[in-house]
Amino acid sequence: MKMCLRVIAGLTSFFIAGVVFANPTAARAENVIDVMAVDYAFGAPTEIPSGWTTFRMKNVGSEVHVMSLARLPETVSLAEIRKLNNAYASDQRRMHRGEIISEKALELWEAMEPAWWPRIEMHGGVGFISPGQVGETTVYLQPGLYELTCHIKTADGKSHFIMGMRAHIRVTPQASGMQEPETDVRLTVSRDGLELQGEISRGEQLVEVHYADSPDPLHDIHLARLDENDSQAKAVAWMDAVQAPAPVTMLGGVGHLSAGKSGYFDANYTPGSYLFLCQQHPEERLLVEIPQ
Ligand SMILES: [Cu+2]
Repeated sequence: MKMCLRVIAGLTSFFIAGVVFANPTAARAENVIDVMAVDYAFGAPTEIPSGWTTFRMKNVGSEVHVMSLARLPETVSLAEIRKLNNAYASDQRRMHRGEIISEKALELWEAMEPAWWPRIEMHGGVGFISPGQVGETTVYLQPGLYELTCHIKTADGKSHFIMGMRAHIRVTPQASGMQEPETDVRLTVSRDGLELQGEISRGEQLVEVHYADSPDPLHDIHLARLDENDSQAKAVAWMDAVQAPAPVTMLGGVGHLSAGKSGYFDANYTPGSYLFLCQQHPEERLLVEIPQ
């Protein structure tokens, strides 16, 4: 535990030193926020400007990670959300140790669930990323307090969230000045499934992910690279529990955004088969082949 804390502290000071910088090589990446995913913590800045923002998350851990992004209601303080997260995580860990049954853990959560809980707004974030991969996702951020969480599970079924994978970022009124990215490729996500407009070609490609509606449970989009003939079925099956290890290589994506909003994500498409997947709606998937 001591070592874990030291890792987090080290990452935090590193990121405070180099929070926001312009990337001169990519015209659209004017406001890049580096995030590091380790087993099991995020290294992220604590304060960033508002407006269009590219999160570039490198997975330096040994398991798949995700950076779900949510905007908390304005009345919620950092101390309040941290206290709530810690209490919930503590009860969940007690449940995994067999000290309380799952019904008791649920009862404890219901007793502390705040009235504002349903008003948390999902705000995109980086999709599932395999170890060694870097995910780049661009979303528009209004000022406020945001929460980063990972809900992937360890091989023994504990969510990364309860293991410590949660962080908070204050988005300030200061504007990032970044323009909305431009791309010819748009993936529309709705109850009717996934619809791709434009063509994904070989090499680095920016895809706009447009959320047309917000069903319950919410959609999200993750990109898998398929390495075997049967891995489409494996990838879909893995979405059910998202428990380590993943059978395919995950390359990022865009978490849910309110209906009518878009986020963007970059990936490098080498020849092969790629599958766009929605975690909660496994029937919503789209296979893309990149020829040699
Ligand atoms: Cu994780």
